[in-house]
Amino acid sequence: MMSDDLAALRAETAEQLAAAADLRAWDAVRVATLGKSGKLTGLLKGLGAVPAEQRKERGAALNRLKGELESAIEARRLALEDAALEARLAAERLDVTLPPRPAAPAGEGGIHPISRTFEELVALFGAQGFSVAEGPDIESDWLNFSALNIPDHHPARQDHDTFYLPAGADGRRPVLRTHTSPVQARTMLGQEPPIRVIVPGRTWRADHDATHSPMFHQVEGLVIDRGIHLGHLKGCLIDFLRAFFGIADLPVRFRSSYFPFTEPSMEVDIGWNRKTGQLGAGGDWLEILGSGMVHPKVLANCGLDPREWQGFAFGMGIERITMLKHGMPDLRPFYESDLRWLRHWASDPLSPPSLAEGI
Ligand code: 2U9
Repeated sequence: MMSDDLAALRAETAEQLAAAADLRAWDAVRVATLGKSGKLTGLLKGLGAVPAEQRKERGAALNRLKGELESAIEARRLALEDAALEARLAAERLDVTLPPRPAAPAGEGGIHPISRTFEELVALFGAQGFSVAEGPDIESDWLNFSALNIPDHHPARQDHDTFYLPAGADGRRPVLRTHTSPVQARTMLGQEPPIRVIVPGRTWRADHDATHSPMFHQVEGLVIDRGIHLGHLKGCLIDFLRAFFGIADLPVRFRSSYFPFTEPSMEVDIGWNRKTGQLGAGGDWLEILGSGMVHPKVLANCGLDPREWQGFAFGMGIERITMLKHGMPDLRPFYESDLRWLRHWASDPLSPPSLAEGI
C-alpha cells in the first residue's frame, strides 16, 4: 500500500502537470519533482532514515511512484509538444491556391533558372507525348547500379563518386542516387509499356569544384515500345535541342560512345563558336547530352523481354544546359541564394513557358 505522503505527491504532481500550459511550465514541474532538489528526490534521499523494518517496503513504493511520475511527466511533454506543433501549423497556415499579387515589387517571387528549365523541359517533352516520373533521392545500390548493368566492382561505380549511407537490415548500403536512372528502372518495373517519360530531379556525387556541385540536377528520358529504333532517338533529340535553344537550324551531331546501360550509345554535340560562346553554326562542336538504345540486359533486369520491347534513353545536366542557353559563366551561384543573382536571372512567374511563343 502506498503511504499517504506518496499518494499526495502523486495527486499533486498530476494536478500540476495538468495545469502546465506550456513546455516552460512543464519543465518547472519536472525539476520540482525529479530534479536534484525535487520532492521525489528528497523522499528517496530520506530513505536511509526510515526504520530498517519499513525500509524495503518504502523503497519499493518509492520506486513504483518514480516510474509512474516519470511516465506521467513524459506523456505530458509529448502532449504539449503535439499541441505546440498543431498551434504552429494553424498559425503558419498558407493558402497556396491564392494567386500571386500582380503588383508585387519588381524581383519579388521570381522563378529560379533551374525551375524554369524544368518547366521548359516539361513543356517541350510534353508536346512529344512524354509525362514526368519522379522517385526518391535515397535508392538501393541495386536500382542505382545493378539494374542498369553496372554490377559490383564495375569501374563506373567508382566514376560516380557515390555518397553511401549506413547499411540497412539487408547489410547493403543505400546510396544518394548518382543519376535519375533508377526512376526509369522503377517505371519499367511498375507499369506496362508503351512508356514515354522524362525524369527531372536532384542527383548527388561527392565532387565539388568550379564546375561540379555535390548536388546537381539531371533530366533523363526513356521511351519503350515495339519497334523503337535509332531514328526515333535522333528525331526526338534533334527536335528537342532546336526548340530548347530556339535555333531552328542548330547543327546536331551524334558521336559513338559507351554507357553500361545503353547499346549502342551516343554522345550528342551541338554547333557553336568556341571563341564567342555563341550557339549555332560556328564550326565547333559542344557536347550537350548522352543517349542510346536501352541495353537488352537492362530491359530484362526491369522485367521486359528484349525480343518484344525496345527503347531509347538519354540524359543531360540541367545546370549545364541552363548555363549554355543563357550564357551563364559560373555554376556556384545556382545554390548561393544571392538576391542580386536571383533577381537578375529569375523569370516572371506569370509568364510560364509557352510553345506558341517559343521556349
Ligand atoms: C534506364 C536505361 C537507360 C540514361 C542515359 C545518359 C545516356 C547520359 C549523362 C549526361 C550528362 C548524365 O548529367 S550527366 O552527367 N547521362 O549520358 N543517360 S543514356 O539511360 C538509361 C537510364 C535508365 C533504365
